[in-house]
Amino acid sequence: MSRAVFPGTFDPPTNGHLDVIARAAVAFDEVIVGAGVNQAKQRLFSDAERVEMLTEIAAPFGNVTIGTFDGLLVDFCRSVDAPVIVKGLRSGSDYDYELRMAQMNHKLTGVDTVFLPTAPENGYVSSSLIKEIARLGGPVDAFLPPAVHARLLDKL
Ligand code: COD
Repeated sequence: MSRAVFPGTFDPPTNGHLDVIARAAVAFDEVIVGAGVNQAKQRLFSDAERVEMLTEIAAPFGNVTIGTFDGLLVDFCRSVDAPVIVKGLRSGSDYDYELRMAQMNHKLTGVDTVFLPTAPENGYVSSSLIKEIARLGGPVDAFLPPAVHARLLDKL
């Protein structure tokens, strides 16, 4: 039984995140999407809201569940007994950032990281850019699952 954690801030989850979830659901028997805390990011959505959005978009996948964590990612992986982390990669700068975390997480507990390259159409999609565009009145429906788009508009 292969089990992997796909961690992120998911504030909010985008089509890029959804694509990684869909592909991880094929590659692993079980996927746990972990909504965590990135100390460098101010969040718009609460834990409960992020879980609700992720639960809704992951509903079509029978082997994907949602969790939250506010400590170390490696501790979350241990708590759900997952030896693998899945991350999405959009660019060389993502790679530089993610590689250091992957190496550190491996050093901490031996957990390994698998990278999935983004689909080209999602390569420029990020939660931060989408929030900025939406706050300034621009259209963001092309980058978000419909349920998430509606919630973002409500929130703003
Ligand atoms: N296409 C493909 N993948 C994408 C896209 C896209 N358009 N957008 C984002 N992704 C990928 C990202 O590369 C990342 O792998 C994942 O989706 C989540 O992205 P975000 O932006 O929602 O989440 P991050 O990067 O802010 O999440 C960071 C964590 C919360 C995972 C990290 O801060 C963490 O591990 N925190 C816990 C504390 C910890 O353990 N710190 C020590 C780390 S060594």
